Amino acid sequence: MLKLYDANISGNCYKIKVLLSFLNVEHEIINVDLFKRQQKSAEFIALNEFGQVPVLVDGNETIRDSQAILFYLASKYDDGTWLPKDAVGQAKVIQWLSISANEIFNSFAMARVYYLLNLKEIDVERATARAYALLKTLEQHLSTRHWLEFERPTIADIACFPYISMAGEGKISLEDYPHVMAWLDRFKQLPRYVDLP
Ligand SMILES: N[C@@H](CCC(=O)N[C@@H](CS)C(=O)NCC(=O)O)C(=O)O
Repeated sequence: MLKLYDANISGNCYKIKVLLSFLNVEHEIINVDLFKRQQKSAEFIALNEFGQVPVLVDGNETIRDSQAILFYLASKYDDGTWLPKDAVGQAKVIQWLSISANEIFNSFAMARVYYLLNLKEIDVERATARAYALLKTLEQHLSTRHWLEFERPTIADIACFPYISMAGEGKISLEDYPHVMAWLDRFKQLPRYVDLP
């Protein structure tokens, strides 16, 4: 059975739990206590040398990084619904996975972690400014479509959904971005959607 090394607080882990639910793939969740720094234990470093969750173990394969895991699961356990099979289609989805790993992580996720964990080393003003700049672009993008690509939900939407939907925890308001809010609501209506932990 698939094993997901997970932390409840993590939006990156949440991406994987959402896709596993959409795909209805049986899996075991192994909780990694980030506050006890279990992610830096020798046992965990053997799974991921970067000492971070999520990590997925599928038989003899160990995959780290939420974007890579989304790609892996959709490639292996899906029929092309969540990730197109052609090169152009895949590239168009992966460009959003990159936005999730960089622009979204360094804005929404950083602001969230600043307020939740009181991490003073984070430049929250910069993270907040980046989040609003991104919202402006996303609002424009979503004003003419329902989903990030292809007029259907893909792992692009799964990758970008978690930290934007938790914007409030980083004191970022979505009030002036109705198309972004409508996209979040649409995502929550998908069959087998699981809520944030
Ligand atoms: N690029 C990685 C980032 C993973 C990451 O930042 N994980 C965080 C939780 S969201 C973590 O494990 N933090 C604990 C640490 O770095 O010690 C991904 O997308 O999975």
